[in-house]
Amino acid sequence: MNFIPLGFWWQITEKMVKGVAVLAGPDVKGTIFFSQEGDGPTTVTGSISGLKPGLHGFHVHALGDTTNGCMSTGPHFNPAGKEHGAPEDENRHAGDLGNVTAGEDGVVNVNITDSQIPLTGPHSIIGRAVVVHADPDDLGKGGHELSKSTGNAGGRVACGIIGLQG
Ligand SMILES: [Cu+2]
Ligand SMILES: [Zn+2]
Repeated sequence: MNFIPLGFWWQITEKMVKGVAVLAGPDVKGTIFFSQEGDGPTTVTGSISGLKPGLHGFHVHALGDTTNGCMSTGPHFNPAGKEHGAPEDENRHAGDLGNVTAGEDGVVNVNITDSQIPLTGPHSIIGRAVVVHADPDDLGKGGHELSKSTGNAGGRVACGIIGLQG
């Protein structure tokens, strides 16, 4: 017979950390949820509406500052000082979550798992921002002068500050 001792179960549940970001732009709205268990990868879920159909760059930017709208959220979160890339690349910003894909109805259902966006510790993304862009992220491979810094993903159509969730 298997059972989990109560003390051990408590330890597991204690280590789950959750975050949430409400995305608000003139046309684009959404809610993005984050959860991380212990030192495991972070799961990113949620939905976004009001986008043009197709690919849109989706990143964690360094600052949770929206005093000047999404422009004041700074560059991509990049604590390791790397170049812009795809989520699966070794050389990528921590905040590089690639693209989300909007359907013909302009809706995205987000479901991403990533190991470089923890919710605790020195590189925590709590207090930073999620940004959705007007255009596709070229994942650093587009040959544009902005490819290695922003993926040339165009304007910031919505953003939200990542806060702790109970
Ligand atoms: Cu971005
Ligand atoms: Zn980047």
